[in-house]
Amino acid sequence: MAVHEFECLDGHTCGNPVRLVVNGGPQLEGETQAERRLDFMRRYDWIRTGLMFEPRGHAQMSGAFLYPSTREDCDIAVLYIETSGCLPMCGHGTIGVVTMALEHGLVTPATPGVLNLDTPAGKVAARYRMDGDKVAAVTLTNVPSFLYLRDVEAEVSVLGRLRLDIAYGGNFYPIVETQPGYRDMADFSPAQLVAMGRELREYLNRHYDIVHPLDPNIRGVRHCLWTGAPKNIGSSAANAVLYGESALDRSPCGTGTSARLAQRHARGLLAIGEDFVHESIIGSQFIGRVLEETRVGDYPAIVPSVQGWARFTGYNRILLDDADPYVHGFEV
Ligand code: PYC
Repeated sequence: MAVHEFECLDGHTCGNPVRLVVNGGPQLEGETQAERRLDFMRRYDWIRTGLMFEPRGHAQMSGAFLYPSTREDCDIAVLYIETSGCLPMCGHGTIGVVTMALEHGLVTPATPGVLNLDTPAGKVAARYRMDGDKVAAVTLTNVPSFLYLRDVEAEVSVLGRLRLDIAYGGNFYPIVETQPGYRDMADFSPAQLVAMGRELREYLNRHYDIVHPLDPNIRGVRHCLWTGAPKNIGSSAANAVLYGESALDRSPCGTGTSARLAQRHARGLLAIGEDFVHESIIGSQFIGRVLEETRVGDYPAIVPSVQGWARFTGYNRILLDDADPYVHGFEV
């Protein structure tokens, strides 16, 4: 029996939680951050469930650990955790990590103004703007993103047959847009979006083999992106992203936004350099942009940028006590 202690900085990015573990994280094996992710999933998933699930976390909880970089061109490595698992990349998480790490002096970028991050999905550059001793905004240059499958057929009991695209932006996202049977996410309660998202995710994982062309360990859909008309002035579109058993992202979802930028660019709906302001279910905004075109294996791809902000909310010392029947958390 042991008590494991984790020192955390808690915060949020545009409304979605970020729990940055600054002490107590495990030593990981692996030559790359992608290999470290696999090692964490094999040996330490109990830390993720203990810190993310109830009673220490909740459905939306999301977090990260910092490690020395495995790459020469990065300042620091990041490992992402959330209720759905250990992600290759997390956009809102990265904006929160960068903000809290800089404000607490945990990292010193080699080049002031940009923090280069070694993530399991690849290098992510985070440009930041300071306002006094606070980080006012962070702009990520995310991993190459691409439209993976277009016009995929799927079925959800309350909606009937759907046609959707699946795009990659650090995670794979089915993107559900207006069509017969589905008009707008505003027509559904959060609980309905969650239930439909789970069913759609299960359907897609049963019927399609969804695998990153360059990394077979990035596979399957664990999220689902419902779209709708925005409510706020300046927004281009709204979205609600499902993850885990019952989470709806309170931020506009950084990897989901990157996936949507790639999808829209591939369909000729978004030009290089044009802003796409993505609005979340609570009205917060990320500014997305296609920086340039590239390729990922055989797929035409883009390099996306996503801008948002985060706030530090407090210190949290969390105990995982083996004597507690709920030491590894639970989901309802
Ligand atoms: O911001 O990339 C993101 C994200 C993934 C899951 C929740 N948020």
